[in-house]
Amino acid sequence: MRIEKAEVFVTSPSRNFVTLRITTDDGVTGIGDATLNGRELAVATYLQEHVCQLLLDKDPSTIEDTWQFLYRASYWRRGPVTMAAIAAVDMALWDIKGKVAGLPVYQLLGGASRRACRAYGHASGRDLEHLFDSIREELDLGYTSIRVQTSVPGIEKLYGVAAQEQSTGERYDFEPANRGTQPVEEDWDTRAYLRHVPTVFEAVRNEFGPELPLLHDGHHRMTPREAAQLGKSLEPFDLYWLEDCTPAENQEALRLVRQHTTTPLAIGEVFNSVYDIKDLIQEQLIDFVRCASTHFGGITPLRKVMNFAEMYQVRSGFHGPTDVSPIGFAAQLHLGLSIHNYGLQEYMPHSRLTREVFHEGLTFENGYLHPGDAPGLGVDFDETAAGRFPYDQAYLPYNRLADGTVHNW
Ligand code: GCO
Ligand code: MG
Repeated sequence: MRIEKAEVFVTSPSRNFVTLRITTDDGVTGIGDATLNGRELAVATYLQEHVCQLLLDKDPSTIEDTWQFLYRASYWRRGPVTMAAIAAVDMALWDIKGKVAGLPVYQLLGGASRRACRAYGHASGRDLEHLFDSIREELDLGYTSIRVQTSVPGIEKLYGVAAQEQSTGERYDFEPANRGTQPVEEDWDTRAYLRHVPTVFEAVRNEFGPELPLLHDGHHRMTPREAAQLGKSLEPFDLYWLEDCTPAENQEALRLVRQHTTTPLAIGEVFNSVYDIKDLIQEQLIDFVRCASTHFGGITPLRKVMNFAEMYQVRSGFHGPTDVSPIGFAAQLHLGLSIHNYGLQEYMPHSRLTREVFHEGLTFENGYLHPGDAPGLGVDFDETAAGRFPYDQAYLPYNRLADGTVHNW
């Protein structure tokens, strides 16, 4: 069997997605996700101009070899653009292998290690009343673990909250990436945040009891000392994890945070290589791997990291916002189902329009996800529907402090 065609599609059904489709000379197709939120065309061009032609006439069954070839032969290793492109190829080849074998990808990865994958939902609110309502809505949808984000008095526009309040009505369409040619400016004040967040978690615990697993995303905004302070102040409320408490690229920062708090730590959504996370696992500075198959080079390297993490009792918590397409999401769901050290999966259902383009095979029941048993990844890409939604430029927001200094978003 040989690869006959490799095509790239950019489509924008509520948000932008980059999809790679590989077709074999036997007519089998495999699809992969290459979406890099806010920088989509860089990956699409990388694939179109530099990768697609390299795939032609290759044996689609050689997943590991193709991965190593694309990684090493580019010489300029790593980086989100390169790794998202390699991820798309990797996923498409796993999809083809599954279709050829007549098996879902999780079977090729060793079979299911659990009945289904527990997911967490997202709650937020501008005050406690709205936040409690939002948590109740998530519980009604079946979620059994909840990420809690909250407004902070004095901060006008804030990650995970402001946009949701402006939501067009469709759940989770709020995930940031604003249409237009300039990023939206938001504001930030760490001291106000550090004062307010523990009071919110105390109120949530009082209202919802001790059992409900609660999570929080710090979105890279704190210094190590500030993150340690937050971790300590949240200890009485028994978080399931505190995510991205410091900028992820400064891995040493986690050492200081870890010395001061037992609040579990999750990191990795912006990582794109095994080398970004290896020391954090080996030194046991984190508890959960937040990497996403799409930005991490695909199923192949993410599986290696999770096998390595298993030896250190570090578990998965793969990044699953709506900017990971249904293909990337399915890829990591198959992996999550198969590994022993599964933790929790972030899940925001994709919009109705997105699902017109990507026909998903997954199910979500009583808070648990399953990728389905269709051969391959279990997602169909509808090219005609994709053609109805042309690329529409969008940017992620960014932050400024009160004095105008740019801050991590
Ligand atoms: C999360 C993430 C997202 C990111 C988004 C950026 O934990 O889900 O932090 O909300 O901000 O994926 O594109
Ligand atoms: Mg996050």
